[in-house]
Amino acid sequence: MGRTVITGGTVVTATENMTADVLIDGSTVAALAAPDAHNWAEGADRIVDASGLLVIPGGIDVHTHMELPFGGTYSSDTFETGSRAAAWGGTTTIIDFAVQVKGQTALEGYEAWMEKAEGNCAIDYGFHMITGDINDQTLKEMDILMDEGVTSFKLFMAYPGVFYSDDGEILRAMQKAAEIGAVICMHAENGIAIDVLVEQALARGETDPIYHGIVRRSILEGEATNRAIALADVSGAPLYIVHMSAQESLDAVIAARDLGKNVFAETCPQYLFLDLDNLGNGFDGAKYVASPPLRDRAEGHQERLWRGLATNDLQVVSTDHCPFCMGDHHTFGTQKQLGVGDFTKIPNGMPGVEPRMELIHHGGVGEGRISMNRFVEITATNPAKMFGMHPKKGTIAVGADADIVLWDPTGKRTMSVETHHMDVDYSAYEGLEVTGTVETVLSKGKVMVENGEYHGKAGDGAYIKRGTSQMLI
Ligand code: DUC
Ligand code: ZN
Ligand code: ZN
Repeated sequence: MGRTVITGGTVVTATENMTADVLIDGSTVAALAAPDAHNWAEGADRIVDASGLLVIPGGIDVHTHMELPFGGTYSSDTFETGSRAAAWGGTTTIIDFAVQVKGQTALEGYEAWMEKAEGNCAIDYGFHMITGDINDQTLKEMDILMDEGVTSFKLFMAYPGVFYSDDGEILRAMQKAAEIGAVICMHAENGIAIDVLVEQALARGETDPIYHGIVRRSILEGEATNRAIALADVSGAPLYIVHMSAQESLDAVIAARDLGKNVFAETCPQYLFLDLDNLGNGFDGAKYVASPPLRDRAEGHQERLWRGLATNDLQVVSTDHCPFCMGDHHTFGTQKQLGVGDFTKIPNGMPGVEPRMELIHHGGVGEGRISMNRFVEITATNPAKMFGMHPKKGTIAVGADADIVLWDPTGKRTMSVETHHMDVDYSAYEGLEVTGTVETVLSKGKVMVENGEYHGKAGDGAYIKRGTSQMLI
């Protein structure tokens, strides 16, 4: 790869804005300097012109599900197609969720996901572990997984009979996490109560996708978040609430953080842009079925989440990328349509890994809600720190991986299934015009996207052995 110089741009990190050129040697950043202070162009193998552009760290999406088995099918992006789409969207690292299902060991789940990803990813990747069967062996294997760089474990208070863990299991897993220095990621929805409401809705003949949003009440997300915080407190484990959608949940996190607890949270673009109305319109609403569900805009969740991002009550924006096609998928067959006539059979999830950066810039920086530095912080720097990858990832600094995006703050793009690269047959944001676009993407010094062309390939990405969280108090 040799030496690359990015010249003429403004480098923006979570804390700095610098008129500086960036010298890349191989896969890492070798130096930053004022444009007149060097003659790097001499002897450079490649010069990347960033005139008029911002030079920012590559995005890090810490919540994706590539090829996730769910509800009788698989999420439609493989590691190959999903990581390529991520790169197109300015994301240069993902953390996906390896899955242990009931009756399987955690290590079997981890090895299966390592095999799925090996040689297929265009960008670097790590894994959290979904521990779906908490028992003595799983707890022992958490030690081994830590050594493998899986330093965070996801538990579910939702999906009884599938991924669900009861409070006793959660407490045991949290005690183990506290002992070994791991983070617990929590899907906080009261699945037992939701299942009662689901059964009652179906008995009334309420089968359309809109009822998915109605029965999964926001207060049940708030209740579960409060319970998770209490259990984390008892155990001493750091807690990270995933895909927060509800102000009741945000209130719980704010209260815990005000008391100095190691409680953190992410939200996702769908909760910041879409709402319960998207779940209406007959079966078309199936496009938007994900859990937690989209919320009623009139209740104010969306503005509270945006404000939480501005005030650091929320630290990260991820995507929960988990796409399923409305029509048949070329390999996995029927997907969303499995739920025609019964919303509970609609595979849960939405596509998002590609548009995340542009959406958050548009709604955040463009609407004056957050600064460009905060945008970098919540899409790259905090994700890296939260999950033990900083400063190799998440910033532009000497020695860091040269994961870099050239960003046009005034560029325009219209979101569409016609132009996106995710392997899914709809866009959740079809027709939305955003300001602020990804122009050029480098991953570990390699130019992946430039002038609308893709130069990456499966296998360019490598597994990241993560360290422990760097966000803890
Ligand atoms: N939520 C989803 O919408 N899909 C996959 C898993 C999850 O928690
Ligand atoms: Zn979840
Ligand atoms: Zn998820």
